Amino acid sequence: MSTSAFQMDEGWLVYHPSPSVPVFRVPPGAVDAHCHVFGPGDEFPYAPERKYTPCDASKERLWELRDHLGFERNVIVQATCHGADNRALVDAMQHSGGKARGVASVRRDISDNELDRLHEAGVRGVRFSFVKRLVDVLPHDTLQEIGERIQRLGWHLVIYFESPDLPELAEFFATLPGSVVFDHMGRPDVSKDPNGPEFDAFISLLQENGSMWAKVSCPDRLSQDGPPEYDDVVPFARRVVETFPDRVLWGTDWPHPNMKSHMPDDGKLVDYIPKIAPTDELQHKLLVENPMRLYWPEEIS
Ligand code: 0GY
Repeated sequence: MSTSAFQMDEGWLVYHPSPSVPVFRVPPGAVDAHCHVFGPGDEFPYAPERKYTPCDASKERLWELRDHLGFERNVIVQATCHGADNRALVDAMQHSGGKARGVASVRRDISDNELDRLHEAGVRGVRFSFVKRLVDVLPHDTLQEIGERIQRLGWHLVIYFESPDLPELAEFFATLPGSVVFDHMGRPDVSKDPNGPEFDAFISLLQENGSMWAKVSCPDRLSQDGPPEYDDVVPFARRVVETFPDRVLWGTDWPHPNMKSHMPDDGKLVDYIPKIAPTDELQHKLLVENPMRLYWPEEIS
């Protein structure tokens, strides 16, 4: 899996070579709304400031996975290993036949012309990470400023943070313009009570801010019980889906960067969906209506 230009980190877990066929059939038009492409490194070099060097994970493999799992579209999210160099993301979207849109990372000095170019390529959001192991500087000022600038394009912000940091960030998040999507439900500690004060704080944030959304993705990252059921994560994700059925997204997170405990079987991740979205209606909102509203609004009749 290494390339001539980059050697993936020692101990790096490569994505599952042959995921199972899911038992759960996703509805027609389903969107995998959180996944990544990495490199290939000799074509799209990893960023010098990266905190990890992943295995290559090409667009072709992503399309194979999409078809295998029964999805029709992807939202590709820029990961920190590519920094603010969105070339791999743009390339993937441009070779997707209109079936992929993206979330980019940008620096504060990006020009309006460059934002327009990214829009043309299919970008519909900008991602900022507050996860300290992934970034050198927390992005408050840039986030606020870019948040204002992207409103003219109808884009949204995507924010990755971890639950212990929510008390100090919540007030700031509430000042952000437009729609804001939080990755992986703000990474709750699932050994705690899903109805306890810590997760209540995340629920309240969304209750008080009607344009905030959550991705109910990544049980594999949050679970202490582990695969394939990830049952300890279910009450958290289900609470979010049932409380905010119109503001939730789901994605595989392929190729699962920085997973250390195990590499999930993507088919089993799909089989987890009906546990957190138990009705046809909730599944359709989570997998089709909601992502279409954020990423392909012009295709909604
Ligand atoms: C994820 C997870 C991670 C990494 C990144 O941008 C990134 O590098 O997203 C992580 O290490 O938790 O897929 O969101």
